[in-house]
Amino acid sequence: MEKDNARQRVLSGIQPTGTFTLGNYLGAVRNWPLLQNEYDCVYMIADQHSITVKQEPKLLRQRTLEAGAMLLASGIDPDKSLVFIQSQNPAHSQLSWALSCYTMFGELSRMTQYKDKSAKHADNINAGLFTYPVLMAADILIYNAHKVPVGADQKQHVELARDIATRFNNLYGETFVLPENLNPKVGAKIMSLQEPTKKMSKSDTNEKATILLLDDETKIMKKFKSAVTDSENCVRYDVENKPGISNLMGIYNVFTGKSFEEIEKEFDGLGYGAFKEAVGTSVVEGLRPFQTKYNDIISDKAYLQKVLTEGAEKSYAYAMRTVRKVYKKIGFVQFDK
Ligand code: ATP
Ligand code: LTN
Repeated sequence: MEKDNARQRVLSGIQPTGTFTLGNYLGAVRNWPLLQNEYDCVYMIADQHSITVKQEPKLLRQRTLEAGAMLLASGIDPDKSLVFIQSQNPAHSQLSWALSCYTMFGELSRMTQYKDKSAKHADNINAGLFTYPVLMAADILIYNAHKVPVGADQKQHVELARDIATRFNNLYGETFVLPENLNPKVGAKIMSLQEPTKKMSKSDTNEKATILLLDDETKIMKKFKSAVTDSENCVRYDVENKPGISNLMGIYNVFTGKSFEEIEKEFDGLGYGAFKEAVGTSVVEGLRPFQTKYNDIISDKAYLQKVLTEGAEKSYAYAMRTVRKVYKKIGFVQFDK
């Protein structure tokens, strides 16, 4: 990563809680490689975030490596961007504690992801689930990231990071860059195929609700075939009254580049069966290069380990500069070496 400010910086992260869904891909990951030529990019596997929900250790380890392979398969180039595992860079947690003292209880109480996840995991409403946005703010602010490419569900957390940065800067003078989120126009919120008013989520236990990036052709076609729609039998974009069809149109739009108007025309009078089949086929074809690349990378563990180790070392070196700067401003004693 460049030390000067010649280029703006991008940071994003994804939790290793399962195979990435089409939602993760269209809302976030697919856009990450597209930014590498314009920005200094840092992409992180957020394993520390993922333990806010119960994880099985062996599975978490496996999924973390798979997440690394999926990021590389999506086109992230380790010669251009840093890719690493969050727990292998302890600087983030160091900054997080400091930032938590500049974050208000009321602010965290308003976060919708906290409310959703605590309702879903009522038996495990732990402190980490509540303070999670502070660690996320540390992830972002520690690199002085200008842009944070995430899906719509994470927008509120990026705004909080900005508020924390503003508060800190007002108290101690210019320290952090104020980050902005970068949402794709289409795909920022892909909905569940079974409950199209809920977002598609990796940890959904209903298999039919999500398209996973490693699903084979048969599975993908079957899942689209059983996607919940409506009884109108007319392909028309209307999120409020036709959330299922509108969701499928969003997906088809991204994979084919066809506008909603063009899609409506293409399927005029053809009914939902033909439309679902076309959406499925566009996804199967669109994901093929990703799947081929993933299989190559996951079978080369040594390469994966090398990339992730280098990513952790380089990102740590940069991140510690911010930690030292912040600690100094706060008033923590630092002895010269
Ligand atoms: P989990 O189910 O474990 O909470 P998740 O599927 O919500 O996971 P995250 O790891 O929390 O995924 O998110 C990774 C990235 O994918 C984030 O930038 C997030 O905004 C984006 N994302 C997640 N779900 C969707 C979705 N349905 N549509 C668009 N973007 C999404
Ligand atoms: N909280 C995010 C994952 C995440 C992230 C980040 C995204 C962790 N740290 C920093 C952007 C920037 C999530 O649950 N999707």
